[in-house]
Amino acid sequence: QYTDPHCNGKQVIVHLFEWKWTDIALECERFLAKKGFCGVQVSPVNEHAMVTKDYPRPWWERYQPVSYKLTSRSGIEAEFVDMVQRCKKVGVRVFVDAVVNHMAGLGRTGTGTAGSTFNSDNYDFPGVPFSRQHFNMRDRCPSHDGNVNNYGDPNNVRNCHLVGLTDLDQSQDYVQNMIAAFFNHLIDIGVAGFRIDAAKHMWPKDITAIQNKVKDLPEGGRPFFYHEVIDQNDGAIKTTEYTALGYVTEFRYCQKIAWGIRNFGDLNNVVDYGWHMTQSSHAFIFVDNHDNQRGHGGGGNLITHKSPKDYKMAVAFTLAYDYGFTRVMSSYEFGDDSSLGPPHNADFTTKDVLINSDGSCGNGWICEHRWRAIANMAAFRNAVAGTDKRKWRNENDQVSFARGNKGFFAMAKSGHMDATLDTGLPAGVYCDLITDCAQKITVDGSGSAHIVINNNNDPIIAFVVGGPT
Ligand code: ARE
Ligand code: CA
Repeated sequence: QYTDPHCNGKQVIVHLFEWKWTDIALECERFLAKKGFCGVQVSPVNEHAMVTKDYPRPWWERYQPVSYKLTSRSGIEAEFVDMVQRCKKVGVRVFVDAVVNHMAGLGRTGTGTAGSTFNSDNYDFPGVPFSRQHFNMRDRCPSHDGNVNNYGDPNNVRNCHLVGLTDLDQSQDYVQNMIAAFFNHLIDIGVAGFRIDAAKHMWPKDITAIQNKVKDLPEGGRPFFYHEVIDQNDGAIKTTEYTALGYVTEFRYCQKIAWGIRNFGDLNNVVDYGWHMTQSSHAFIFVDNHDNQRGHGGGGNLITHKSPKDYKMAVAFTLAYDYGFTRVMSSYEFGDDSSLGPPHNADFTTKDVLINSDGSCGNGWICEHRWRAIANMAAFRNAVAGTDKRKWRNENDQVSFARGNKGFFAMAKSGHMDATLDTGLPAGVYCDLITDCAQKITVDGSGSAHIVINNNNDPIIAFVVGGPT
């Protein structure tokens, strides 16, 4: 249940973090559809606070909802609707980052991005409307200051205020109805599913109650759900509490892939069920996300776009491997400033995503999802979906494996590899996906192929049955 992303069997979504709706519509049409991406995770779509007090317009203001009206820093409702429809038309689905654990933080007041007034200190959000009675007050929260401060106690984690954010009480029928109405509005527009922000801070049974009030998609079937639960074996809340509700984020994978790329030997147990990693059919995985790439939630020593060669190996390997449902991150430059909002003009409106003649992005947008070692691996994952992993080889800082008899993947830390390997694939001449066919690989009648990698920037080779020739 809730595990079908509704994109015709495609396997990879991309988080276009902080992109405007107008740019995402264009990206679906000019790039994502062609490369075989299943969909886009968009930044929160609903009205949010405009933070100026601690920092001028940080990215994280969008995690402080003011109402469920669809005007945000990424655009107005008409632009959102246009984007969802245009993406859907080319087979790319939209997944909404849904912030429903809380509303804006204490101390914040004024007007949101859609013009609704609010006053967090009074728990007053007339744009929904929510008022004091709809929130978790101190009587339900066991912490001394009202904030989440003990990850060992589920009552503390779920009924207290996460970093001072006014905490909704999702056990109430009225609160469930408001949230479900928001989701149903998005489903009517054509959205295919939801990332549930801070799901760890909501009771699974309350999320279930909300899901029960959410309608089927217009084309039939339940929406796709993936729940943000940071479980690194360090608290009382476990990912397994959420697997009945859809996919659940697997942050241990971020640690594992970082260790594995730094020391290839560790790739032998990149998925470690002994370490309580979530079963593959419910694990939602990524190399980094918008928080941990900048030291927010679950951060620490991960691989990001800031080390491009390692990052390409990490993402390409993740897309080739047979674990979880995959999301690719697409970032903007932020240097050392973990609060910096998206590339913006002087009035803080978000800059357009500029596409250079070589296909890379400008104006401060990184566009990792356009790097060929990442972009071209979506087609690999689509082609090998459902197959097992075979012919695993990990030696001399070189890793290679097959997926069923449908695809073969190899990467070399040094940038160089020259080996004759048993691929298990049918005889034929295959195109290397990474180089868009500049390199070809011949598999002989016994399944053997001479695999050569000679590229220190993209030290990866990947080919599939039925791929380009
Ligand atoms: C901001 C300011 C705060 C201020 C607050 C209220 O930074 O100083 O008190 O506003 O005014 C994002 C940012 C936050 C930001 C918030 C609201 O990251 O900095 O606060 O937006 O604007 C925990 C949660 C997890 C959460 C992470 C960040 O469990 O759900 O913290 N991640 C999601 C999003 C974030 C977002 C929110 C939730 C809130 O992805 O982008 O916050 O909507 C251990 C625990 C984890 C814990 C982690 C960090 O690893 O196991 O559970 O994650 O520590 O505390
Ligand atoms: Ca809560």
